[in-house]
Amino acid sequence: MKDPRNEWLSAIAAAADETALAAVESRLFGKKGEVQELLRAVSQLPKEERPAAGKAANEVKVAVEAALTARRGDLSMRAMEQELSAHGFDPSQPGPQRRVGSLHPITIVQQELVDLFTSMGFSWQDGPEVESEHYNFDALNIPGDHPARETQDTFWLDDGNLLRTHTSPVQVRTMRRFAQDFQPPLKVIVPGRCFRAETVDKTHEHTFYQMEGLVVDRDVSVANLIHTMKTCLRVVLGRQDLKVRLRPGFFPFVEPGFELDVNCPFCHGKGCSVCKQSGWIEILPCGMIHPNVLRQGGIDPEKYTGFAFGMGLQRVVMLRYGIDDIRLFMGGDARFLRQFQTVPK
Ligand code: FA5
Repeated sequence: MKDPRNEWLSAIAAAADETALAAVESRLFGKKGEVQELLRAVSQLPKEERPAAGKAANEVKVAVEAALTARRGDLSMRAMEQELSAHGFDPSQPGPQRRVGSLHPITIVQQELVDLFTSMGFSWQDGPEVESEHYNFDALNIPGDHPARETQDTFWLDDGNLLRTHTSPVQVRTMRRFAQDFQPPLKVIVPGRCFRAETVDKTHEHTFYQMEGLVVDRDVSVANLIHTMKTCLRVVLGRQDLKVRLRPGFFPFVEPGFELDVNCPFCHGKGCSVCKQSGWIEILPCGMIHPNVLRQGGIDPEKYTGFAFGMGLQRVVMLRYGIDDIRLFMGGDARFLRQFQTVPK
């Protein structure tokens, strides 16, 4: 039996385009195709020759089919390249550089804090940025004539509402939501934007971020507050050697109220210009929830106690990354933001 394999493979290789290749394919594999003829010829052979001839013919068929498939792939790739280069596209050139965005450093730290508090059983609550005087001040034990109002320069709106000056109004909003049929513990965090009519400088912005924390249960104590704050700050500032201390701080919605300090990360407590030689850096205010505030939230202060804290997020981010000017966060300078390249979750 003749072996026309080489002639067929040459015909396939010589097909200059997809149409020519289709013609070769039909010549070989069509109804009366030459490959089919070869296979048919095997059945005409004497019986004893058929197995060997059948095997050989089949090998030829497989080789020719493989050559056809490979050639079809080459030709279609070439056709695509020609089509693209006709439109001015050069597939051998590197593609345009894609700009990878980055998360804002406040978002990075906020996400970490949310993950951490969620893992400790806290849930995330939200509240409105346009707030009522009642929730922002009165319900927090700050009546109209109270001097504490003066410390939070407020953007008042024409309708008597205001832009919330802190995330604390969400304390009473949340307690009221859960007060009916209260199932302790109540453990929430409230990250969010706050606004104050302040003169902007290196440490003050008119728009800034806080994260409120609130825990209400039976027998909650200052020890629970300290433990929670230590755990959270150790993780977020990445310092296992972090120590905290409490100083008295006045906020009408907590009693007792504290300013919580951490040992200075720059000099490890020895004293430097950042901590003004004290070895300590003020980080956040906190305290035990005032009984009047629990009552406002519909929770019986005889049965339950709680703690709350109000963390300034920028302050924590500045400490973590060693940033010395709060205005950089909203300054819109991409060179600053690009330093925080992380893969978004
Ligand atoms: C409060 O806002 C209280 N609501 C916090 C609180 C909550 C106390 C629960 C007790 C219990 P203060 O005004 O100190 O407190 O603000 C808290 C933090 O927000 C500050 O430590 C600071 O980090 C940040 N902060 C306040 N004002 C500004 C501002 N203008 N710019 C940037 N950050 C600010």
